[in-house]
Amino acid sequence: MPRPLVLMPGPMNRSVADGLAGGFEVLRLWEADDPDVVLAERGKDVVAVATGGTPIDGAFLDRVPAVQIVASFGVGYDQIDAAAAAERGVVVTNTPGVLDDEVADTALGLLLMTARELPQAERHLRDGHWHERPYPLTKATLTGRRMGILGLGRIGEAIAHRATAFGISVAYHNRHRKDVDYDYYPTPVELAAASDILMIVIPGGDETRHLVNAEVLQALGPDGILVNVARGSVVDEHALVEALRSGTIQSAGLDVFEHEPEVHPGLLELDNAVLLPHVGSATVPTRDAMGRLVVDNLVSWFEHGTPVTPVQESADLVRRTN
Ligand code: 8YV
Repeated sequence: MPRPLVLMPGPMNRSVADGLAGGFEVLRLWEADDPDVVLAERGKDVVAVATGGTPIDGAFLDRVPAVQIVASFGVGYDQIDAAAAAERGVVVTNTPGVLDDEVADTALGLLLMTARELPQAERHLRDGHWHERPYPLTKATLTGRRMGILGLGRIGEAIAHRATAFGISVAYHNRHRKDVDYDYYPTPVELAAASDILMIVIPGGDETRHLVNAEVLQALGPDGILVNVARGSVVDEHALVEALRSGTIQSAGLDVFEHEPEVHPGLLELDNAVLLPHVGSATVPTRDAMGRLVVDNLVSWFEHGTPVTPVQESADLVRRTN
């Protein structure tokens, strides 16, 4: 029996290729001289797509008409049109759960770096300035702070747990109130007004685009620290640069940007911004676990007809096929 043909549009963590070896044939599209020719020739045989950051829309899916499943690497899947996939009967899976602690650790690390200016202090030492003067006292402290979490999902809860251990109080905004002890605010503006740390963990996509705008930043206030470990699209970056420049908020710690890997030049110039190159989940063990979950979804689909972690848009489809 021929092995199921998996299309890989771009390079992925090695654990994916390792896990697929043997049971699947993998078509590495990015290695092709002319991907269009390869798709025209072999697109009809593709039954699965394994993907990281490559955008997948309806037009892409139409070029692989026999595809049954798109297995995405990462918990956020805003680069995939999951509704267009569902219309075509294609299941989409992501990799939730296995990266919660890693991303939460990054969020707290970024918060500490931002509040206590740790990267700036390290630069002071490396540049030899310690001999001349001590690093200036930081205006900010984490002590007594109130964190507002925008998007209290699994990662948000892991962050809340850590923040609580730091003695930071926690509140949140989601579309719907959850059965948790943290205070709930019905809008991002109200959450920001009640907080002096705004922690963004909400999914990206059209529904959340620029949810954090000038008004929210104004509400966060001059002692406010913004941390974003979710998607750059959630924040209006022009408004953020303005708010950081004018002192509307105190500082920002960002792991994600609107046009990665491009970073707004205004952010690069600012001393009160700590900038990381999207490393939230970027450890060998966690990325391996994410890769294994991509493989588990494909294996489970082709062996049992059930994906392990389908996204919400695929839920009806999964119910129908079982
Ligand atoms: C990865 C992420 O950077 O899971 C996500 O949504 O943003 C990160 O864990 C991304 O998946 C890498 O492709």
